[in-house]
Amino acid sequence: MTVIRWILGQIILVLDFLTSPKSLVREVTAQKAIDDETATLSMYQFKACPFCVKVRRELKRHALHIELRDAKNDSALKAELVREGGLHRVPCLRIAKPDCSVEWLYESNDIIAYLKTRFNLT
Ligand SMILES: N[C@@H](CCC(=O)N[C@@H](CS)C(=O)NCC(=O)O)C(=O)O
Repeated sequence: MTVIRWILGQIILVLDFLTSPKSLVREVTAQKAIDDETATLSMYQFKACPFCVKVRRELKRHALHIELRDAKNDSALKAELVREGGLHRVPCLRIAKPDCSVEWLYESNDIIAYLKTRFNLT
C-alpha cells in the first residue's frame, strides 16, 4: 500500500510539473502589497498530496507567495499542526491575524475560496 501510494504521488508530481500553470504577472507595487499580506500566511502540506498540489497550483496561478511547511517530514511542524490546528491533515492554511490571533483553515476548497475572496481573485 505504501509503495502504491508513493508511485501515485510521483505520478501526481510529474503531471503537476508537466502541466504547471503560468503565474500571473502584476505590477511591482501591486505584487509587493500582496507579498506583504501573504507573509502572514503559511501552508502546512505534504509534497505529493493531491489536495496540496491543487492549492499549490492556485498559489502559482495567482502569484501568491505563501510559505510552505512540510508537515510530513518535519516532526516539529507536524506536532505544531496537530497541537495548534487540531488535526494532522493537510493542506492547512495558518492565518496570522492583525490582533495576533491565529486561524487554522483546513480543506483545500475552503483554502482556495478564502484566498480568492481575500485577494479578490477570479
Ligand atoms: N478533503 C480534504 C482532504 C485532505 C486529505 O485527505 N489529506 C490527506 C493527505 S492527501 C491527509 O492529510 N492525511 C492525513 C495523514 O496522512 O496523516 C481536502 O480537500 O483538503
